[in-house]
Amino acid sequence: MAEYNRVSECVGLITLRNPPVNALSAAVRQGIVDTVERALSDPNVKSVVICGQNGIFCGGADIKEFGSKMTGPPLIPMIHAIESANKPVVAAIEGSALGGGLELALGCHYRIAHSKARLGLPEVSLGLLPAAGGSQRLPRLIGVPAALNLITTGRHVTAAEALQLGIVDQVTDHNTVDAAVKFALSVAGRSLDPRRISTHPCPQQPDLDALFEEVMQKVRQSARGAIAPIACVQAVRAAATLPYAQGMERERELMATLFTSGQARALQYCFFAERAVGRWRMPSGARWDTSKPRPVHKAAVIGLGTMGRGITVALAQTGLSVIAVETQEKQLMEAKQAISGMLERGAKRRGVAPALDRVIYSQNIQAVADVDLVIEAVFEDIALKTKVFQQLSAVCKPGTLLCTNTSALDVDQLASETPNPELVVGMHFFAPAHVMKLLEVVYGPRSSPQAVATAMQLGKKMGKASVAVGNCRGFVGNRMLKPYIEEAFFLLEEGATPELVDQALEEFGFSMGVFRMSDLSGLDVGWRVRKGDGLVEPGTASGRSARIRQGRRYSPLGDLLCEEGRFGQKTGRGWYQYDKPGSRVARSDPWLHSFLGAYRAQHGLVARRIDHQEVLERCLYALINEGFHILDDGIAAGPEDIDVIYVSGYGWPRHRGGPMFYANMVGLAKVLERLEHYQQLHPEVPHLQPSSLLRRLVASGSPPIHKWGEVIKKLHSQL
Ligand code: 3H9
Repeated sequence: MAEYNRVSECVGLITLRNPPVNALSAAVRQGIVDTVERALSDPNVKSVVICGQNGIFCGGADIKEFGSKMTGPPLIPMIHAIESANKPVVAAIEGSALGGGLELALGCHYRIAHSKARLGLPEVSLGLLPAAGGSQRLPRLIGVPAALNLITTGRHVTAAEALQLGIVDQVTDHNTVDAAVKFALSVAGRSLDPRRISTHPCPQQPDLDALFEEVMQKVRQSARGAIAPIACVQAVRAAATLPYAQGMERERELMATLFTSGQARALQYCFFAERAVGRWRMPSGARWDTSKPRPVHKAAVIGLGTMGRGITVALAQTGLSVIAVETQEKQLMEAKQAISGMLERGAKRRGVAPALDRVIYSQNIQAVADVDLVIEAVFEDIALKTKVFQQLSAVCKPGTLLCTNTSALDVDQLASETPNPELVVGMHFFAPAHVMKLLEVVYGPRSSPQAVATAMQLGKKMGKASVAVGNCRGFVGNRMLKPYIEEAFFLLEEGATPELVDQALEEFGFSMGVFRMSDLSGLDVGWRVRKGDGLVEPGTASGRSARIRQGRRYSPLGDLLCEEGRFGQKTGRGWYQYDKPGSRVARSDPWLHSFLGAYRAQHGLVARRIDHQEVLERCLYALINEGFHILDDGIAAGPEDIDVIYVSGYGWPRHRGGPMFYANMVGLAKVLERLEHYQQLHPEVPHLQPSSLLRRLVASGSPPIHKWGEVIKKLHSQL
């Protein structure tokens, strides 16, 4: 809805009312049409101000309406009527003006923003383009290069930047609506012709073709198969080269293709999934809205290796005081230097003062006595972690939350070593912890809802996509990664190369294929875990039996590379070769290819031709299958949780929505059929055995993803 009032005698004030973000739903659009008409036809009204209720101008088109038939007045003629008005219309921008919200403001003759407001055209991140004239008006207002940057990245700008770019006319620290009303009074009666952006020519730009070519190349490279960024460039090109009416026609055509695309569906699903995971729930029935977090003002990090340093920076940047503990003096000094550098660089990027004095360094664990929360980030060794937890239990004040950053160890086991297991949760960060968006908050059967709520809230404050998951080996992300990596190894045995597997996965949209990723994170990490599991057998045993361990197919390829000292980038050799240790440019390695040939010969394996389709099906369906097991086990509360984990932390292409959304798009029956097919060919591979949940979902007619929860609940209640 939109509410109408007359203020200061001759200003018509239109207030958008659609909490929480005043999205342009059918009712709001109708309200704007009606109230604008009313203001324009009232002879006492000399000018008009449009604002939004509750400190937010407008979050854009109502994304929830996208799936259903369009009703109500369309946006484009509505904005056009505002721009054509013969009385000045001023947008009073507080909070956010995003997407259709900014397009509405661009249709107004003037824009006044509060200094804390954010503006942007983020449609690209929803698989769309600004199709209510935004792609045509913005370049006319601020020039092609700046418009291209905003529209192709979707980034939000501050009011100060918006003023500098020329998007807004004035910025105020005071009441925005009052400032806009005052401004509207001051411009009443002035000619509006120069204020109608659609009538402006696009500012001249030398070497237009070269600019578009360069931007298109950059966008194609970073888009990894996403179509919206490319359509955004094409739309801005239309603005720069065509008259406005023809540019609008091009904008409409491009939007028509995007609007119904699977990518737009996937990206909009991600938008809602990221918000849904904040409404966490535990199998015990505890939930986000009934569990109150404890306040956290002071935190501690124990162990200042790579993870501990990143976590310290993330906490300090959130505004917390942090006690950073490392027992060895030399390591402590090195960590202090590294953390200070990270804080300084981060502050420079964000244009703020570095939070150096928020971190206190200590060699003594006693220093954490009065903190509200501790994150332990020592070496992945259960005996060491147990010792640290016992020390923390003795030192910390009552009620301090004890968190472990383990990526593999049993959170319940650690909890059981403390007198207060309800205060223990896992906080699984991803390296580098101050950069990576994902945080898995791992609860055990004894973790209190308050402990989970506190860790989730802290994650949110740190700007992380925080997902609450149950405790199991590998939690959600790494548990699903295991079959994915194993399938990649098996494909090498059967005739593929690291290049072929990586290319298939990168063309699918992963930021890095499995082998390039393994080289980056270090082959020795998995080797250590497999050794711990008793899977590694040094030596040169050959034949099929050498590749069956603990009753299932096993590929020792990774172990053999480690025995050669090939740990990946850090040693300059891994699945690829590098110019020098630490270098990042992977090059094909003839040694590896002959090693694979010799390995196959030794084991009596005959290389066959493997295509991209098989790589994708075997790696991705194995991973998805594990996702169904995880849902069935109740480790993840819903498919959204898994998808947010994969999109935010594992390089899964966002425009494919996450593994479970992808399975839904491909069709559950197809995923099941392909798993059954590969299972028949590889009966000794248990992770290709379709999960019973997948079978039951297919048997119940493959319901859409938002209905899986109901099916799982029903199935579990029948058990
Ligand atoms: C568009 O405009 C297309 C046009 O160019 C042309 C068309 C022809 N619609 O994020 P929050 C919900 S495309 C519906 O937690 P914050 C959100 O789901 C649109 N619902 O709050 C959540 O619901 P719930 C382009 C929306 O304060 C609640 O509002 N616009 C919309 O952290 C609170 O959201 C965008 O892409 C919407 N447009 O952040 C902007 N927006 O409580 C998308 C939000 O049930 N929105 N909701 O989970 C945002 O970026 C942030 O929501 C915003 C507020 C910055 C506005």
